[in-house]
Amino acid sequence: MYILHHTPDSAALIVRLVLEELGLPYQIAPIDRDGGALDTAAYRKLQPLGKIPALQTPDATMFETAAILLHLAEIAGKLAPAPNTPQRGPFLSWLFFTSNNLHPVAMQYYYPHRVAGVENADAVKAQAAATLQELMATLENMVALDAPDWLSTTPSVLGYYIAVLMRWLSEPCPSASYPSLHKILAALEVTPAARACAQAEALGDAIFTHPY
Ligand SMILES: N[C@@H](CCC(=O)N[C@@H](CS)C(=O)NCC(=O)O)C(=O)O
Repeated sequence: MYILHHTPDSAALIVRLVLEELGLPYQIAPIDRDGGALDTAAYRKLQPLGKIPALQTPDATMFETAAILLHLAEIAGKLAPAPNTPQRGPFLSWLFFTSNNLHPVAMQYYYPHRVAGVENADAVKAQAAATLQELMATLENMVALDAPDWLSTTPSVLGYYIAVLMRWLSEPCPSASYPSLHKILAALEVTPAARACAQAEALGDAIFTHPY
């Protein structure tokens, strides 16, 4: 049994989509974020920075979204290219592109005051939006040119990761502006896994292409 420490519509959703897609048994452990649960010693034992998500697996506790996705794909042998295949290298590069660039800059866009104080929040947010648009265009060009299997209309760990980030970033980066990515989002939001998560978290009918 997996235990996913979770708040709705957070990075825990990315992990939940993959657990659903793989049919792995899991329980949701709700995090009382408003009650300060992220700062408790008990939660910091699971996630040392007090971020969401954390996943207790049958073997260990894990944090960092990309690490969890990679681990789940490896144990299931699905949703990512296998080690020692030609696609593995590019897949890893774009997985880390996502976790090291898109995800942190998305957090700057949502919490701009954390970067340089409330007085500079507008400027930080504008800069984050411009960076996100550049990153998204880079990703769109790669998908349009390379058409990789591991980021396509077929479910994959990276597809779900990008889809959730694009859900959050629909204002600075509307998916309609990125046709190749939009096609992927439209396919992934109708999978049984996405429908189950959408229903569980009350996220709406078109969770990736028309998020809010
Ligand atoms: N690098 C971490 C980032 C996780 C992260 O930023 N999670 C957000 C939710 S999407 C969070 O915990 N936000 C609460 C906060 O920063 O106070 C990962 O990939 O898991």
